[in-house]
Amino acid sequence: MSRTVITGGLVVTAADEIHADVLVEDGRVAALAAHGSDAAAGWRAGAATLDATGKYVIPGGVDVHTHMELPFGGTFASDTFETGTRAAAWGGTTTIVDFAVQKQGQALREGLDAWHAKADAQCAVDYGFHMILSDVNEHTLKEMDGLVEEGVTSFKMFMAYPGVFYSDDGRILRAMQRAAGNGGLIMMHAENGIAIDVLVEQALQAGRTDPRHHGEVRKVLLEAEATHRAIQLARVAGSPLYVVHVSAEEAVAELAQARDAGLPVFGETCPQYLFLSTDNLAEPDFEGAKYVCSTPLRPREHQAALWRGLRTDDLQVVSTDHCPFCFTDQKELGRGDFSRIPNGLPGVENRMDLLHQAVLDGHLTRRRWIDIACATPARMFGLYPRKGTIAPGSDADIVIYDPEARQTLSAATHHMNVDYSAYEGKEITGRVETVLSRGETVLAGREFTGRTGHGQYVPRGTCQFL
Ligand code: DUC
Ligand code: ZN
Ligand code: ZN
Repeated sequence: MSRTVITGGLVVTAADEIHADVLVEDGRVAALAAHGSDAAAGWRAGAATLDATGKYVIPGGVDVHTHMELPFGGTFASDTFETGTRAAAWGGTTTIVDFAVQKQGQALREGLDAWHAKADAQCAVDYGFHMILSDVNEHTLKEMDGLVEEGVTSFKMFMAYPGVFYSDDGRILRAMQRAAGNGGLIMMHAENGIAIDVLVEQALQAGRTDPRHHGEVRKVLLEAEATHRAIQLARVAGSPLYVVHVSAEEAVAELAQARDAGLPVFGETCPQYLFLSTDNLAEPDFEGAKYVCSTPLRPREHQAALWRGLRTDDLQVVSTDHCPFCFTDQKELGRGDFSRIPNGLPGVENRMDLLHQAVLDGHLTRRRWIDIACATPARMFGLYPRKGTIAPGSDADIVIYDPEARQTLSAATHHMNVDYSAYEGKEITGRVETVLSRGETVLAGREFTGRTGHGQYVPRGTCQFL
């Protein structure tokens, strides 16, 4: 039996902050006991010890929105499952849920098999899948039931990207009705893509081709309208709804109103909307392309509403939408035409640190940090309490976090396979020191000790908030 004791730290979960040692046996959390207690002293014989004195002991991060190797705009997201999950480990994230893609004309099964093939034996940390549903028909609706049974319990749909991932309201309603019956959760990219495409065409015709126009055509009102419409469709279908990458104050208001009415409607935001803004999109010399993602970055004023939503539980989850494209050769595809810039930002390595900085900045409590980054995403997508907490029986996915270490975020030191950092030069306090994944040390005092293929596929249960 393998045994590790993590001693001397402050164990922080979504529920508690306790000064306790943690006993790990055979990849799982076996017990917690007060520092210096007889129980804790008794564990040490024959066990490896990790000293966490002065540090936090937190659950590994659960990032429920990543796009490794996503095909987009004629290229592919630059992180593979190997490089992306290694970077996740460096950043204290021990579970990702990535999006398998069903292309138009394909069966869901074909898309899911392709994603299993990409990820199998490649990952450094554990992973699950959502399914992107881009072709709703009788066959694929039936397939949804089977996927829920086998642990792919959530389906992303797009009100944006006509001709690629887009579904019209009728198809969305049908998928929601199916999800209402089989326990699946519809995840919605809520932007009115039909209207956006008109504005894109008009902007390009008028010579407005710079990256900042990406933000200007993807209007706040078109995110709020789509969010409202998605909520009404879910009500009609009697299904729950999870709105991904919420960026606008007006969209948060739609979610808040629905939740105040008692509807099972949930919302996620991402660090880029909390820390970056249209100021970045307007950076000169095409540098703004680094910040092109959808939904887009918003004027700085929206950030207060997002932080407030996270505090009041109108938003429940912070994930990354990690979808990196190199500035050279990939983002550059859109020089002279912002609509050709591949959409997406890197971030899987930065999320836990940025949210810790938010604790220091007074936006979140420590427990809310762990709630929105670990526990609630695990609950939302049927992984709790195996993932997202430190409790007897949980997987020993544990981070020893140094809350006082200072670091400067930079592409020169990050581990994501992308040639820029969206947070270049940002100074933050707090850093991941050591990471266990199912009891195995994958990061030991800032040295990567994990291995490709350690990460296992995790079939998921259904949403645990219903
Ligand atoms: N948004 C992005 O920024 N990238 C990939 C897909 C999406 O919806
Ligand atoms: Zn999206
Ligand atoms: Zn996404």
